Amino acid sequence: MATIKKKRTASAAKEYFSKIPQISYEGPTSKNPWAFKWYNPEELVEGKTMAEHLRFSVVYWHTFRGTGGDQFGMGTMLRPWDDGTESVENAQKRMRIAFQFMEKLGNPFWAFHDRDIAPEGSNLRQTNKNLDAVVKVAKEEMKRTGIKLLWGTSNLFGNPRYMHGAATSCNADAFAFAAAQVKKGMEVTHELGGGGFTFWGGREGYTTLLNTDLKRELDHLAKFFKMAVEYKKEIGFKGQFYIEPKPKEPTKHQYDSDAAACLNFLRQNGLLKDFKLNLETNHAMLAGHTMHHEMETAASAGALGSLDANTGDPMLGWDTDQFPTSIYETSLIMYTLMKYGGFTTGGVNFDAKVRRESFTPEDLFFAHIGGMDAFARGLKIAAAMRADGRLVEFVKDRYSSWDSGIGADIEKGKVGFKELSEYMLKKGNIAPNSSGRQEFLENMINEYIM
Ligand code: XUL
Ligand code: CO
Repeated sequence: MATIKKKRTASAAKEYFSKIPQISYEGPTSKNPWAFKWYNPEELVEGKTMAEHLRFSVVYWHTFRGTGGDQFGMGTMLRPWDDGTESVENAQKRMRIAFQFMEKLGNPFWAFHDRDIAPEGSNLRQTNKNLDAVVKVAKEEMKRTGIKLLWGTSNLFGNPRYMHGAATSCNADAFAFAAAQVKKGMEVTHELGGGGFTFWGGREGYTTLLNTDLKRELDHLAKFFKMAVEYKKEIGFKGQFYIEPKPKEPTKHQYDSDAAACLNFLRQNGLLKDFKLNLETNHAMLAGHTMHHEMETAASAGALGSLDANTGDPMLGWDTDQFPTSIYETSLIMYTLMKYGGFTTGGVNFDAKVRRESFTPEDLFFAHIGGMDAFARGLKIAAAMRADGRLVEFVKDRYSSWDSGIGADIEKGKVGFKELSEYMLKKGNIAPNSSGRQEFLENMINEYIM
């Protein structure tokens, strides 16, 4: 059950959101900015609660570590609980406040990178110790609130040691450090009962091919993943491994460039059974795809795992990670997700950040409320599309020439070029094509989106 219902004990830290009400469902006519208009966690859709369908998750990196800084200006965010230092004590306090925030919002899951939650020390041993100290607090807070870990991940891109990549670095020591880091990251994710572990190849790619041995780097990447799979078994971690595709940024080209590239890499290296994909809307856009396309590509290979929910700005060419607000987009995402049976271990993970001009803690609430409502509404629209069934019917009918006769013979492998040539020589020409009716179908989708 994904909803948090149990009565919780009080936070061990000062309450920072005491003036903010518990965010709850008030329905579409409500004008209250502190309420959900569509997300009603207990409401049943196709026999499952909205909370179970959507499995909302808050990310630690943007929501609690985002500064609002960009290439042209320093951070803007007001986070009154944060003393701005990189101390372990500050990190522990921040963790408690993060759980106060999530309790108010009512999301059932969260996600983090190792380095978001705890500062690095002067060496790996000290860094691991810092991580343990903050994980201890996270564990207490998860127990106190009932909020679960959707997935953990290791930041293998921020530290200068990873300037050439981590698993694909030209420096073997960088590979070794990354392995040690992922080992520890998996251990703490396991300790926190995480449902998965994500690999986003932040710098696993190149900025110029002139200095790059592409084949060697890809072989190393496969080796790294194989080691992770082995270690996962060794510690008995049952969570799902995910790869998160992204074509570029920070590198010019990332090896995990899109769903198809990831699937090819996994298949080539015998890793497809061990990984699913964590797809992100803004990454799909950067790859020149829709999220819908990425989801269909992953799902048709049985590798649709989890979703990083956000959106980009079509006027800007980079990963702006904005909160999702487009009902059209969320409807198609939910439609595709439901078509393939919904989440198992995955969820709708808000890998999204408030704009640097939206700098107060209240904005964190408005952003998430809007994203959750956009997805809840998308879920209802997708369910309406499915109940109506015209779209499924149309697609089924479009392929009906494959259900019998020559189509069925081709699918069953009963005929080859010789038989097909005989068939066509006898028939003379093909049966007439029917219209693809794109505009008709687009109009139909708009009927549901009201
Ligand atoms: C970067 C990105 C990451 C991953 C986790 O674009 O999406 O935050 O989700 O490393
Ligand atoms: Co992401």
